[in-house]
Amino acid sequence: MKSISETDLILNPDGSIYHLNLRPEDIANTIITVGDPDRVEVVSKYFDKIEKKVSKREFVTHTGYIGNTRLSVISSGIGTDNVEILMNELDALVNVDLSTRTVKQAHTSLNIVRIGTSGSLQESIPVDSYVVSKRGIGFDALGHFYPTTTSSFSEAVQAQMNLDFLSYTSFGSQKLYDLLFDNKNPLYFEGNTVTCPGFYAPQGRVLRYSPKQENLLQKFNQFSFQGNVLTNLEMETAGYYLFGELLGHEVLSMSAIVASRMTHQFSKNPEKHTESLIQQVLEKITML
Ligand code: R1P
Ligand code: URA
Repeated sequence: MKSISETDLILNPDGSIYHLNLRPEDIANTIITVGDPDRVEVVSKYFDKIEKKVSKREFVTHTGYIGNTRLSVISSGIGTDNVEILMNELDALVNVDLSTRTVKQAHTSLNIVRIGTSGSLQESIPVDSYVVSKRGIGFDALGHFYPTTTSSFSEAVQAQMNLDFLSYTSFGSQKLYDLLFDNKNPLYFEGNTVTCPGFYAPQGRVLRYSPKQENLLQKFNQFSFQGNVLTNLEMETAGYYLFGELLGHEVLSMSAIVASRMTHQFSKNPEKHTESLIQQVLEKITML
């Protein structure tokens, strides 16, 4: 079997993987990811026991237990460029034999739940609600480098929004959606989530310049295709879903809505709102 070269799969002298600084035994098969490294502790403080803490750059990992369930929480930092590193290295930790540098015969599928923050694109999705993403629509460049299938959804986005580039569309895990979407809570919304390669102009924010894409927020807000509207903006989901599909992992992105871009409201307590989503996920994730 073909061995992966030392520069394609870089290991640190202690055998850990290059950026995450983790060895295979350091991670659980169920992983919560967050953008903000400080949010790792907000998740792991609910663990009954923490067995490992590792950090390097923006990638902070805590692994431990809630009851008998082993869990890891890892921060990615901001953006799909970080998600690309995180997902490739997590996959290598479980699906590549690091001693022989060969792909393992048996495939391990991880359960990965992103808990992040986001801005809503529809007045009907208020501040302090939650969006669980069915689809990620990637406005970033990752789709140009990995196999993605042409999507009628992305083609409709390009045509209706008059864009000079094609986004990529990827889907979340139905298994995790069924477990974690709370049908009884009216503050839960199903999402078609736009993943942006920036926080300002790519999300329709205007500071000291005239953006190249005019009226971007209105275009996001007014888009409709086969009964689907665009629900929210953030910076990681489509990347996670691309790698979930490509590498065979169950991935779900859940967002605490901290900004309503249509009504211009910002949450009075975004940390509390995000922690409430963390609590709701942790209550159910042990059922996996
Ligand atoms: C921007 O403020 C960041 O917040 C959102 C975006 O995706 C981006 O990473 O997620 P996190 O709160 O998880 O970082
Ligand atoms: N995160 C984003 O990326 N956008 C927002 O508006 C809020 C949080």
